[in-house]
Amino acid sequence: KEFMIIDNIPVAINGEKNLLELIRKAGIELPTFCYYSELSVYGACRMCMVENKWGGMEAACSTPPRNGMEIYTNTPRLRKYRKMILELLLSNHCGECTTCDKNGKCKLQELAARFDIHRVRFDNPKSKPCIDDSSVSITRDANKCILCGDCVRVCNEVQNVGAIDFAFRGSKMKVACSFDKPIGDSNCVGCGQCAAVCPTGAIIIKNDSHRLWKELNQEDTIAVAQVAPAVRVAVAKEFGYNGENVMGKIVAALRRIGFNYIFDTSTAADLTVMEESKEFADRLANGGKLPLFTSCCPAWIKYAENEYPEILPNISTCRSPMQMFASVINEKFKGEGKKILSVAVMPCTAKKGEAARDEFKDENGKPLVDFVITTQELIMMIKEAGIVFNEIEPEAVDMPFGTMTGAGVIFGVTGGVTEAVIRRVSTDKSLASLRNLAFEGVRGFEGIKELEVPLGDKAIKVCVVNGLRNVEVIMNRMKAGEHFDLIEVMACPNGCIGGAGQPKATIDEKKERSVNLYNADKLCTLKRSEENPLMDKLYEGILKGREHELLHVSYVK
Ligand code: HC0
Ligand code: SF4
Repeated sequence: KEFMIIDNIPVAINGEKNLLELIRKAGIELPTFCYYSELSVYGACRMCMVENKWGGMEAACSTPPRNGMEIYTNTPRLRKYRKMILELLLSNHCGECTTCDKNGKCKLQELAARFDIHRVRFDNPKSKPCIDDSSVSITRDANKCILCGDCVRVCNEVQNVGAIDFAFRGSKMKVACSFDKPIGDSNCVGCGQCAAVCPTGAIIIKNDSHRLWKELNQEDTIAVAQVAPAVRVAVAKEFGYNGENVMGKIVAALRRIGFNYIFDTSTAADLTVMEESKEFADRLANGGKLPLFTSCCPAWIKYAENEYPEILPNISTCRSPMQMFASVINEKFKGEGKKILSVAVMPCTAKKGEAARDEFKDENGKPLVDFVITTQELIMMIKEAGIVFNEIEPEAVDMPFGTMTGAGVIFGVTGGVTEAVIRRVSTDKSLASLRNLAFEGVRGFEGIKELEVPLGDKAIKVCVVNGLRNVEVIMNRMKAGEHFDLIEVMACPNGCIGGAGQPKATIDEKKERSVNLYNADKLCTLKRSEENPLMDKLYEGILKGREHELLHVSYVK
């Protein structure tokens, strides 16, 4: 058995990739800024340095454990170096902590407090913010960047977008887009994954809650909120629960915040399933463009527009559930003589971009969704309103759009859209086929999942692409001649539950979110979208003869 000595205590080596993992397993929280197990090792911040028994220093993140090695993690020299690194970082950092969006969640703030830094001995040339506000999804402040490279690596390695990279040299080095353009003019798809890993306030989610507060509780306004599937399993942790489904409490909180009507985006996901299944059946029967790509993820749509414009005709013309619901809400309330304030609570930063697209504005140029607020912004609003989340009683969503099925709820996890569509198109409507589907490869966090589904006398080839990085793999396989009939793409790893608008989560916490969404499906009496009694009412009412106008869109220019 291999082992090493950490701070005079023997610790067994069990396949850990680096010293850092082993040290953390041994119960010592070594500080880091630039280490993420999902990303490549960069070794830039040097906070995780350890000292060996001869006084040599090594970065724990980039040193593999070796049998018999003896290291120390907390010597006077290491403490001095860590404090010095922190002081140097702080001397080059806009320290407006109390008003920073990252206040209380900033790694630099946390480590400065932990290492007892109360005074910085050096001048600070970056004491004022330097804001790039050009994106509707994220806000950058170059003067809060500590050059850890986490954003650069996530954008390149995980999302395969490459919108940002290091530019310039020495003290002028910074993270920038090509030609130093504003981020809003770059090929950024707005997925926000860079903000999700940024340890400081250098990249944050665009905060729209201040503007929203001003619009709420107005006499002449009907305030309507819709809540996305993935939000309900990501709020509870923030208030000290596990990751359980707290949709009822979210509804109650939104009502106290000032919304007149609260709906569940899962309801509109049922509508999307109806429309997308129709479109898919039609393309199969009439030789339409295949594979059919799903269209509900806005970061995927932007990525396809940037990188694969040739496949835009393959993308479903269905609007996302958020936009379908926005159309239905607008039709329902527009005759009431009041202003409609249409708000979507989403796990996603790219949805802010989707809402702002010209395709989704009404005849007067007003967006159908006025505000998209992320789960994180919702949590801030709940806290700001003084709502004691743990004490409020759960409430139900409102009529007339108060019914949804389990198919609509599982949209929030990778594979969920596919599973919901298969439930609809499958000719075998037995309970057994529903149960079996869950075990046929559509669930799980793999990057690419493939399955064959019997449909009438043939089998359709279905693929679930989890995370933008895997799009290229599938495109190359298609170029090499492989055929698929239906492909789901969700830009964020693991689907909307891993959206950048959600509170930070480990991979285990994301798994817990997915389990809780599947459990929410189990609790739904109705499992297939066509069983939702609202569907017939909508098709016979608001949507009659206007399905195409209200529920579809074309991204092909
Ligand atoms: Fe999703 Fe959606 S499932 S994209 O992840 O399709 O954001 O949760 O609301 O629109 O329903 C996000 C989540 C949604 C939409 C739905 C889809
Ligand atoms: Fe890259 Fe997404 Fe960040 Fe844009 S939002 S810079 S695409 S990681």
